[in-house]
Amino acid sequence: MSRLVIVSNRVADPRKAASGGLAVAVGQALEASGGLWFGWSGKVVENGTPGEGDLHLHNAGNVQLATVDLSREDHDSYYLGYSNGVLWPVFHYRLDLADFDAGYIGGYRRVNQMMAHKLAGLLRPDDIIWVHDYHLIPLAAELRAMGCQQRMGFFLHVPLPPPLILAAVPEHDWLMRSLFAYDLVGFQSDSDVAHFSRYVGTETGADILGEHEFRAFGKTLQVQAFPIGIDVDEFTELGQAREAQDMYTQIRDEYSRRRLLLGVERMDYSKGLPQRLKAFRQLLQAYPENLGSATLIQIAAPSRESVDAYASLRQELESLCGAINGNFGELDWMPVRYIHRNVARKRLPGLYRAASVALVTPLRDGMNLVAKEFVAAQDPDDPGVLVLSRFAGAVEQMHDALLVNPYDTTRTAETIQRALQMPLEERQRRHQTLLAGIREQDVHWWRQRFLDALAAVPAP
Ligand code: ADQ
Repeated sequence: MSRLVIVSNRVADPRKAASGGLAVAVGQALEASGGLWFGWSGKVVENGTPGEGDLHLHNAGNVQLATVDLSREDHDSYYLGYSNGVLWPVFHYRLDLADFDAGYIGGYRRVNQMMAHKLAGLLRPDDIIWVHDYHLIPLAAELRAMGCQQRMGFFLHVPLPPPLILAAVPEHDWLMRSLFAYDLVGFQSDSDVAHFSRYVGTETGADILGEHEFRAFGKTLQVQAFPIGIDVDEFTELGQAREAQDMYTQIRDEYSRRRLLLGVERMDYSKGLPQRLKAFRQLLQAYPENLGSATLIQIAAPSRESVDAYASLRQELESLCGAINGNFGELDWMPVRYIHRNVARKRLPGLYRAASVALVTPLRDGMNLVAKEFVAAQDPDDPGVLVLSRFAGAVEQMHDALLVNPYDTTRTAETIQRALQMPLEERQRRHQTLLAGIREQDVHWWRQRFLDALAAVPAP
């Protein structure tokens, strides 16, 4: 059996249950085959030399963790600059927030080259390599340039924008050409695959050999949608543990006379937080029966705080929350409870379960796992309602959510009102279908489908 090698910007110990996300997703696959997980250590060396970094090797059970430090200059140009200042905003359709500083690309290439160099020394000839996300698009091209011939797949966790938006990135042709060094490229949704297909058709003159097969630059590439899921069983178990139960009881008792709405995310401009607060304000204005009752708990975990756009988003949110509470609040009721912090993963299912409505309203999102976690945490006999943005990748699977356009404040408020008033029978029916969907297409299904597709790519 070939060894699995996972490469991602950050690396986590797969044995730590608190990790969530990618750690849960790939941890089991790594443990099954005794794999290697490679990425940045998270350490920044203040006076380090660009393009150089110490390699650290640890064993976590039968998984080997290999991490590299970054110099301050590499961190600022590769991570803050190009990955989070250019690719993240553009891939989320926010050209207005992109910082096209010509100096960043050098760091991005240099770090990918260095990572490839360090990784190449650890590889075995029959390894299967799975690279994750926008930080590492050119990694396979760098490995190939060093003579590595292993099977390589890439999965993009964020959306791929339409060709004309992508074309705003000065290095877009180089980035897309780099993808052809992989054997398989996976996206979150069919709309991302359609954007890829249109891009390569118009910009590279690739031959479209089939729905999932493209040929350009002397290379054939398989491309497919692999919508990521959650580990439903793990999340359900988490919900039965004491921390989640305590959280549930505490919130339910505290809000026994209220209707609870919930938003949970990293503080990020892609998540549509100001638009959501405006829709909530509209709900209070247009449907006054909610006054004194509807309460929005908005958890926004700190994220990338040294990037400018994030600091101004935080200010905007704080001022919106303050204005809503000031205008509508009473001595015994505050409409918004805004918390700029992480909630411990163990407590999250309890919080989700106590909410009547989840507001998952990003302006653009590759998938959005909060939508799936909310569904998994509900009491099937008395489930809450999911209000979901039509711009989240999750929408292609979660048809039984109430869909909204987060830019349309009036209709979003109308939909939230509908969610608050939905009869029990309809809530149960929608929840049952949503739960069956996320259970069938869970994170194990996602991983297995990707790895099977990678193994099935014909040898060159
Ligand atoms: P994210 O943008 O981080 O992920 P998401 O998919 O919602 O978004 O995943 C967030 C995870 O972090 C969830 O497991 C959630 O429970 C947790 N989380 C978020 N806010 C939290 C908070 N305040 N406290 C505690 N936990 C919190 C990127 C892409 C998504 C894609 C995922 C996976 O942007 O579109 O779905 O990767 O591919």
